[in-house]
Amino acid sequence: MISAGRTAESLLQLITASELTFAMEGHDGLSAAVVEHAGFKVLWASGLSISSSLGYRDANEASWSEVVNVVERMADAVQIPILVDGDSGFGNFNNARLMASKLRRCGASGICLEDKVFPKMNSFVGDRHPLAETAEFCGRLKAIKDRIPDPEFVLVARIEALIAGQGMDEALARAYAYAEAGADAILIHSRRSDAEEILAFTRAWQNRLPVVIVPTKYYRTPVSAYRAAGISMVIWANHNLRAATAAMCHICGRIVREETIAGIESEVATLDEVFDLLKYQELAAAEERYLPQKASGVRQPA
Ligand code: SPV
Ligand code: MG
Repeated sequence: MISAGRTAESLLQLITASELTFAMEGHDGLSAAVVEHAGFKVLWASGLSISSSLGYRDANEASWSEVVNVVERMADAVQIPILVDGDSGFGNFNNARLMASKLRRCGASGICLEDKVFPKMNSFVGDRHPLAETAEFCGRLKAIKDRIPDPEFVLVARIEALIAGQGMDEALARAYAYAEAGADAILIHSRRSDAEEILAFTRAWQNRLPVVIVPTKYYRTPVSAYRAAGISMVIWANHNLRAATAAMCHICGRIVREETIAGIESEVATLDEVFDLLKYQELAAAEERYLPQKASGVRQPA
């Protein structure tokens, strides 16, 4: 059996450890390499960011196989474990388990599945966020666990009840049901600008399973509050995509206005930085090893 753990510290170890772990978003091979190079221990393969980089809306416009292809490029680019945003599983239990097993084969260490119906809409867009029936969603979780018996492959169940305005009792009831169905961790999502409902959830949940959060909207809350609450993983979910978008808009604007690239050289990455991230030095060493070497002056037999 292929192990889902890619480095010394597997995703399962990190998510079950007592210390807080930070996962950072990547959306292609290069951004994944940047995440690893910066020192993050976990890569979040964000559905929003992968969709956006492909030019799709985060509304299941990208197919699951397009997402898997991107994850495969990221898995080739880095050694750190990858937690993949599987959205709602692209259908019923059968689609969810198919996607999960493909992800594992291409190098993912875990999948996060959210309790919405297909097609989902990004949690920060509009107010239409219909939830899946709890029992039906539990079937999706169980099907993934049955299809992938590897205990190192992490299944995160994501609760959207607070996003959908269904309240804390519904969120907690779902957390209990998803734990019973075999989830390894719970992602509780909120789009409030403060962390109150997230912290209320953690007080009531008492870490029955590790808790994962995505503080995109409540970004002002200090990380110390999450440590105090015993939260296991914080996902910085879209900040490489947004950093790249801001930088590209800025640079394109300058070049179009100035009609020269003379002034922006110091503001962009050098090509050597790109070559380093993508390990061109490994290719050079491999060429030395595998390509025929230049004539040494020794006469070859005729
Ligand atoms: C993602 O990164 O795609 C997420 C997080 O699912 S969020 O955009 O907050 O829904
Ligand atoms: Mg997503």
